[in-house]
Amino acid sequence: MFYDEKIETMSRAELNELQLERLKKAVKYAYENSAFYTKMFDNAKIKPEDIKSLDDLRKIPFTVKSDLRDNYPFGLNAVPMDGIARIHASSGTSGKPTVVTYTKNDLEMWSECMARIVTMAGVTSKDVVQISFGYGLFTGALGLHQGMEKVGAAVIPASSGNTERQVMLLKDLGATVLVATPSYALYIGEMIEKLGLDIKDFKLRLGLFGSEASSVEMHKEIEKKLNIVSTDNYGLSEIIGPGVAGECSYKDGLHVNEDYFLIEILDPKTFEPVPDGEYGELVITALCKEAMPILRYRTKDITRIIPGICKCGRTFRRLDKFQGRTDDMLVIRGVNVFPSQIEGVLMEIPEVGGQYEIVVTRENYMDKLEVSVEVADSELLDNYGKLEALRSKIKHNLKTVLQIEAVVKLVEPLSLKRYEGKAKRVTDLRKF
Ligand code: DLL
Repeated sequence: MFYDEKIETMSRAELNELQLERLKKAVKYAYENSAFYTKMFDNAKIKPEDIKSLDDLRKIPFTVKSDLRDNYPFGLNAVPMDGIARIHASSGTSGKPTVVTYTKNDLEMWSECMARIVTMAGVTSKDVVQISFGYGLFTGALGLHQGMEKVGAAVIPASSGNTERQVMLLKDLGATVLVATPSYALYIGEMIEKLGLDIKDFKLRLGLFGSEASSVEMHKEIEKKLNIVSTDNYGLSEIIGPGVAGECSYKDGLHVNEDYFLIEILDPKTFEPVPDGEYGELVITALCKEAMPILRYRTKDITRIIPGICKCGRTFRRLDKFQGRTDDMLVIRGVNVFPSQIEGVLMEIPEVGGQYEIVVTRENYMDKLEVSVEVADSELLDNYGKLEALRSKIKHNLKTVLQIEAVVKLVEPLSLKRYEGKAKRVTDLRKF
């Protein structure tokens, strides 16, 4: 099922032509209307006319998150406030939020991107969709909301939190689709079990989950708990919000809305492009934004392009599941460790529950990696032999994947902290 078959299946040649036409316009527009980009281009001694091919994109310097922070709140804007229709923000780990703006046309383009994403995941006008993202400055809830409305689905704007009530709404209002972060979806699944309800009495059939990294194994766990098909979708506030990429029903990568977003995958050290199939940092140029143009934005997200064409018929290229962000990669005893690798190991083991925490400390100049994970069934905690066997299995599998030793702690089901939005699973207590 397509939302716009003509666009989503266009040939590479046609698409490249459209992208180049839009890129030239976007660069000229940013240079002429955004004080930030005028200065950037002048400093780099480039003119919009220098961009004659898609490869010329590489002449443009990167935009990074600190550019938004340094020009807080509206320094990248290209239209005066009377043309702005919406303002969102994403909370950073410290200090001021990152503020992003939209014109009416931007909101329309965003809704269209979202409508494509929800349609490719399998949503139709017959669906009843519960949105369990926090409504507010976060782009997730309103973004998905707009897309769902555009395809004619019935939307329940439940927002996040009060998980028992979420479960009641899901059941009583007969939601067929759930939208949340993957970690919150899992928590909702646990709550259904805790309340002694049977998932078979729910009408849920599909989940659209995003806003944080999630492994294939985690999606399998969600599918089991909620008895649904669990899909992944990706985006970021600086570019538009959700709506940049999403999985179709083949679930073999996330199709990028390439007519609106030009993607590059670069080696994060050399900034040279890597060949298709190899991992690197995703850099995105928005081709049609008005309020806040953004060129060559370094997302810090690590992924790769999946070579080849998808069985669904879409020609838009696919990003593989995200490995994490360059800034959440841990270096432990000199070895690079992504939390997603740890998640992958844990979720493959059936006796382990869906929640875990990673703590890194330093003792006597030695880094220590500690992984706490819930067991799936509390009875296991009463059987020392089985518990030890499970602990050594996890230790062994972690060592095989990470090449370093970890201290593994097995804890009671439902004892670790739950998150209603993006989960925070890593605490690094080392002082550098
Ligand atoms: O999280 C937008 C969004 C909302 C996407 C709802 C999907 C669904 P921010 O709060 O600005 O925007 O956070 C963006 O979240 O750079 C990634 O690191 C991470 N992220 C988002 N989606 C995924 C995903 C929204 N599917 C940052 N897989 C991004 C992995 C994701 N990471």
